[in-house]
Parts: sequence; structure tokens; C-alpha cells
Amino acid sequence: GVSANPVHVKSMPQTMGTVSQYACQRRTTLKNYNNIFTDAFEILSQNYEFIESEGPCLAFMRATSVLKSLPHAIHSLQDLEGLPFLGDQTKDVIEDILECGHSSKVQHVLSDDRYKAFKLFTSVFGVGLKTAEKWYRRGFRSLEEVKADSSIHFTKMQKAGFLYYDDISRAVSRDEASAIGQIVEDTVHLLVPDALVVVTGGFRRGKEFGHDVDFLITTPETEKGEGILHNVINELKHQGILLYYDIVDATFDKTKLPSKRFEAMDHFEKCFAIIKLNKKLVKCDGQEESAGGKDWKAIRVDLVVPPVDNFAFALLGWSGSRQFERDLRRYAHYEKKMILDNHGLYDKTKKTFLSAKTENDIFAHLGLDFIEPWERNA
Ligand code: TTP
Ligand code: MN
Ligand code: MN
Ligand code: MN
Repeated sequence: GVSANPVHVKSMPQTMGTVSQYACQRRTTLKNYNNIFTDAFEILSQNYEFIESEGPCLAFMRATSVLKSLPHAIHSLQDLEGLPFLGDQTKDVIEDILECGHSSKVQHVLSDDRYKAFKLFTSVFGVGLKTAEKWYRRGFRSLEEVKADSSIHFTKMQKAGFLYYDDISRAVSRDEASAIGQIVEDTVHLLVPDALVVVTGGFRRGKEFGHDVDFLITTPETEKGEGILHNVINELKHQGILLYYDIVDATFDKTKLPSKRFEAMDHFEKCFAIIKLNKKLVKCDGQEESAGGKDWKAIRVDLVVPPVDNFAFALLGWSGSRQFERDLRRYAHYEKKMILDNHGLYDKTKKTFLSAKTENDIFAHLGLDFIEPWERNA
């Protein structure tokens, strides 16, 4: 699996070979032996994202991912020998941490005004880099200052983000995710009994906590699925538990050429929602006291409805992690001359789409060993 493309990966050490440069050729469980380093890298990488420094941002994300896949802790700089993406920049940080327990670079970022403001602003549902930048430039440094300014126009999503901030900025537990799963499944099956409802995202990878709960919904026959998302949303509304929703209609066109079809965002019908979860429905409710002593918690939920023919690709694409997905696409492109996205796989040499019923089929098309969802925490 070592890249044959010298332009693509510069100065890859000859000793490498045990650890692939692609996350999709590594098994990355949630057991991370190098937390102290990856926590530091993630802060630096996010800071580079905030200052729109794409190269270093990606470099630190890749290095983070490599360290997460190791079956042992890094004890010295020699341990980095032969590892992909652990160049001088990342080595300096590791050296710092090995020597004095922390990185001065990280300390500096953590006390940086722009980093702190961006971190806070983007923690609001509906606030991305553009909005954070705008608010930062206007001199705001706290959410209170933002909320107090009557001249700011908030999107519907941001209004919900502020309204339910205390709940949705708190992690979703596995038990809360299961309770939400039961609600979603029951609601879908009430309308289409043989529809398939599958949890994706971080919870499919075995995470104990998440920032939301992600679901794929599909029907064996496309006709039966007509309007299913709108009907599910109406039913949740009827149950009085839909706090917010934003339905994005499908923009999926099978007749489009591959070059136009493969874009960053997928074209499936989907809904970004906030659901009111009654705490009595949660098997093992955390001891934490909720604001205002209410008996419910607002939970962020993503519902995605791919056609059955695209289901395996959608499942692979929505299961993450983001770095695993990035490397699957990079591997497909550079090693196989194929284009992979959430809808399908296109072989540029054969000029044809490769179909798949399961994730196993996709890994096989790519000539990759199957990586279980819980080994994709890259
Ligand atoms: P997220 O829910 O953002 O991330 P996560 O579930 O891995 O982690 P968390 O616990 O914080 O929720 O996204 C899940 C996957 O879905 C991720 O790999 C990226 C993918 N995704 C898309 O493919 N298209 C989209 O439009 C979005 C929002 C996500
Ligand atoms: Mn059922
Ligand atoms: Mn998620
Ligand atoms: Mn999500």
C-alpha cells in the first residue's frame, strides 16, 4: 500500500511499510495510547483551520490519525521512525511534550483570542467559520455579547442553536442515543413497516459519547419510500417532540456525469433536527442535573434517506470518521484511479460505476481488507 506517486507523498522514509499512510489500511480502535500527543495535535490542527491555513491543518490531522492507530505509546522521538506524516513540525511538539509534559505552542494557542472566540462561536449549532469570522471581526468575544446585539440577523438554525445551547453542547450518551434510536425506529416503522433504520456516525464506531445521533433510513422498494422523510417529520411533530428541523430535499440525479456527481456534500434527502428526549425513556440517565430541572433533553439528530441502490455507499460515507473517509477517497483516487463518494464508486479506467450491496463489496472493489466500523476511529 505504499504510494507509487512521488508527487503525492514527498520524502516518505524507506523504513515505512508497517504503518500505511492511508487510514483505510489501518485499524484504529477507540483505545488511544497517545492521547497526550493527539489532544495537542487536535488543538493545533483546529487553530490552523480557524486561521485558514489548510496545509498545516491537514498535516496535523493526518499525524493525529497515525498516532491514534498505534498499538503502543510513543516514548521517544526514535519511536516515530518510519511513521508517515510525522515530520519536523509534529516532532517539535512531541519533543516538547516528552521533555516538559506540555507543548508551549499549544499553551499559546489556548490563550489566543481568535482561537478562543472561534471555538466558542462554532460550538453553536448553525455557526460555521464564516459566521465566527464575522462575529470575531465585529469585536465579539462571548456569546452574551453576540446575543445582546440587536442588529445581528440569526438564521433559524442559529436561533435553535442558542435556544437549546445548554443541552446540545453537552455530549449525547450511548443510552440517550439508544432511546432516540427507538423513537426514530418506531416512527419510521409506523409509516413503512419494512423500512431499514441504521445508526451511523460515531455511535456505529462504538463511541460512548457523541455530539449528535446519525441515522440512515431506506426502503427496499423506492416507491414505498416516497415522502417517507416528510411523513416521519410530521409524525414526530404530531408527537410534540420535534424542537427544530431543516429538511434538505434530494438533489440526486442518476443521469449526471460522474465528474459533476462527485462533490463534497452528498445529494441525499436529509434532515438536521433537534428532538426533545424525555429522560424517563433513557435507560441509565446520567446524574448530571439539567438546567431548570426539566425532565427532557434536546438532542441533535441527523436523518439521511438514500435510495436502496446507494445504501452501502451512504452507510460507509456516514459512518466516518472524517479522516477515515478522507483517506478512503484519497486511496481510491491515487492508488486505484477510482472516485469514491457517498453515492457510489466510479472506475476511471473502465469508465464504469461499480455497484455494491454491502460495505464489504466496496472494500473489495478497492482491493482493501475490510475494516470494521469500530476500527475506523482514525
Ligand atoms: P458527524 O455526525 O458530524 O460526526 P461523528 O458522528 O463521526 O462524530 P460525533 O460524535 O461528533 O457526532 O458526521 C458523521 C459522518 O457523516 C462523518 O464521517 C461525515 C459524514 N457526513 C457526510 O458525509 N455528509 C454530511 O453532510 C455530514 C454533515 C456528515
Ligand atoms: Mn420495529
Ligand atoms: Mn455524529
Ligand atoms: Mn451528524
